[in-house]
Amino acid sequence: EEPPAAMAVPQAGDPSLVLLSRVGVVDPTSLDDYRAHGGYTALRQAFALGPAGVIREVTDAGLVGRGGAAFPTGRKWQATASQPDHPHYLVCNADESEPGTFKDRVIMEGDPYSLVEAMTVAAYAIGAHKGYLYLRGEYPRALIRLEHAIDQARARGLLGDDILGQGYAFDIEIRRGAGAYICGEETALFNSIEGYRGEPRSKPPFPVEKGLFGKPTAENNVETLVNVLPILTLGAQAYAAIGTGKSTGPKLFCVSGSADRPGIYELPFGATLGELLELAGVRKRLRAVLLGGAAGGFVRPDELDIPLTFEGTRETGTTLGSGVVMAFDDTVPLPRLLLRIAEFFRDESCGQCVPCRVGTVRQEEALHRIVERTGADAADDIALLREVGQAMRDASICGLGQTAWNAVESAIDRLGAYE
Ligand code: L3W
Ligand code: SF4
Repeated sequence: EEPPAAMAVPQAGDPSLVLLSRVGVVDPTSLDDYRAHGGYTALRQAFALGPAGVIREVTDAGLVGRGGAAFPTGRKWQATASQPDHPHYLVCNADESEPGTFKDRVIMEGDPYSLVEAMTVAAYAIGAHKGYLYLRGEYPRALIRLEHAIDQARARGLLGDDILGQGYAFDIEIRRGAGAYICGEETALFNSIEGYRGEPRSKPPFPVEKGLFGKPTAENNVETLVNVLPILTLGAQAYAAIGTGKSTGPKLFCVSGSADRPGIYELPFGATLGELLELAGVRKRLRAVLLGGAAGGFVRPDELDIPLTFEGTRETGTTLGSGVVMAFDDTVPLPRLLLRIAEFFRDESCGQCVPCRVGTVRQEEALHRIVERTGADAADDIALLREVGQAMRDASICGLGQTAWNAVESAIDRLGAYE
């Protein structure tokens, strides 16, 4: 029996879709069907352009990372490709674990060949002959689909020693995570593949220089990689015409919470939050929207006209992150929600550095006292939260500790969560 499918794609079949055009349309188990729906035209295009040409297109398209940090993909690929040390590795980060994020799952389950093709293009661009796909352990259906797609691609000469008769060798190995959120941090992910504890390394050196097995590595999120296909088939210029000047292309948003039609939505960057919420049937009596996931922040119902771009959300002190849009109506008890977020970070801290290991515990304790009203004065606990939060932000090794106080701070300052 097949494991259950990911949440719905309410727009499935809409002809204007770019990233989701095949999801719910193509047979995800059929390479022939993938090809009949435009599959493998981008890889042919890549071979015609050559590695430098592919990197130029990706750079000109303005593609930035879709895992949350929005780093320019062309710059990452150029930096990896130019390293004299070999071998070079490609790592696809499919350890999708940010609470409220399920976009990569929809792609991997519904259009797995697109990821196999995109990884092949990326590997060719950076000069890698081996790629690792680090898959979230809790995605059994995606695993079945991807294993099948990789086997079929290999059998048909689309992976292996001589791809499309072009003399280029590349193959993909899947590694499964085992439930740790921190293994989505790129260097913890490398440690996990190498057989060590999933603990982040200090950066620099950045992975482009010393990544997996200490070798030059380009690490990209699933959604980032599949964007490369329309960049090559449409051309960088046409791709960059989608979205805004600074945030180019289409973006996947994961809508959950108090919505009648939750699911994955594809919209060009620059659409407003209100437009997205209307599509998803977010009910009235909206109290707040969490953007960017547990590491993100809240916007209020009077701010729904903000544009969904990296620069637009920054103005409200939030982040677009990996595309999480969690809606809460006024029946949701905010203090308990914040306590749940704090529990999550305390659970998922790898414990390697003191500010995060201790800070996430202190944060949870303070929120617990506020919720249960066991502290003498909530104001004292809020002051403590600020102090602990600042220490985590300033002194933690990785993004987990640096952002573990974001949502709580945002709820206090922007929503008046404890007033
Ligand atoms: C070469 C430099 N490379 C930076 C590379 C770096 C990495 C990328 C971004 O993610 C986000 C956070 C949350 N030369 C470079 C360089 N790079 N400078 O660019 O790096 P960085 O350090 O800004 O961020 P990061 O640690 O990779 C943090 C989000 O991740 N997050 C959760 C994510 C969850 C998912 C999911 O479930 N799908 O993505 C939690 O914090 O938004 O912004 O590759 O090597 N000078
Ligand atoms: Fe581990 Fe937290 Fe330190 Fe990151 S910030 S290395 S998760 S203890």
